[in-house]
Amino acid sequence: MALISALTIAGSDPSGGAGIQADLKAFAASGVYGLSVVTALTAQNSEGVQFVWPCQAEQVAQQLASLRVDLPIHAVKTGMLADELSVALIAKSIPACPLVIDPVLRVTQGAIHSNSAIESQVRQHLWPKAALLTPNAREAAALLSQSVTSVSEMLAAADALLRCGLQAVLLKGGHVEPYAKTTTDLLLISGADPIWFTAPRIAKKTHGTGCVLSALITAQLALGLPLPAACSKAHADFHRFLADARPIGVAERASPDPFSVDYRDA
Ligand code: PXL
Repeated sequence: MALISALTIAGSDPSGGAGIQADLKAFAASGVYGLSVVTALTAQNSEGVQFVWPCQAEQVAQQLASLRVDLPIHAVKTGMLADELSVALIAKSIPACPLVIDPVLRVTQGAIHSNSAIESQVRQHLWPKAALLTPNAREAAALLSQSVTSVSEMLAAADALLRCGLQAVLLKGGHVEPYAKTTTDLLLISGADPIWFTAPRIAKKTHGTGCVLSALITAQLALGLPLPAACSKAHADFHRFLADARPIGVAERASPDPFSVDYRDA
């Protein structure tokens, strides 16, 4: 029997809290074998992203081609896509399995690496293939050029994203109503009633939350769960990991790392 595997197509975070490194940990913690195609190198630490070097389109395409001839892939996620020409090549080469798009428009701390040319390629080539888009409220607001600052605006924004042709949107409400005691995420699937996920708000300086949540969902889809169950399981795991997350580095940023509780102290 072949392993269940999930593929992340994303940027490298040498500090391990976001990007490829975080995705691989989330896959492993979910019991799924992790594959990775690197789209960009970054230089970053707890204080921010200092540099982004996009990989060339042919480097991205060849990494994917080498995997495709070798292994079954049961779900795919995309994170940071930093090169315009690589997007159509990715769309052409990914397998016919669930695709989760984390629309990384701007990393929490630092360098902007996306631009409108990349974004329009993603909309044109990847959105039609997506099982799920996972914007936070700021990303949804940027994608739609509309305000997303309340729970009712979240529903309107998710609906507007479905009208762009997406099958499903998980709109994360972590930045919405920041003084509420709980955070609310909204899963809106075309033709279905909205599903709301709430969790106690955890006041920590974080890093890589979007990467980890979308990777956890991708792993559950690879395991064969339907989208609502995959999001529900991933949401519960994510909030457990976030509660356990340990601050690291000079800026003391915490990533919802599944293995936080296993790390030893010096
Ligand atoms: O969380 C967004 C993100 C995605 N990809 C990479 C990142 C970050 C945030 O730092 O470094 C590589």
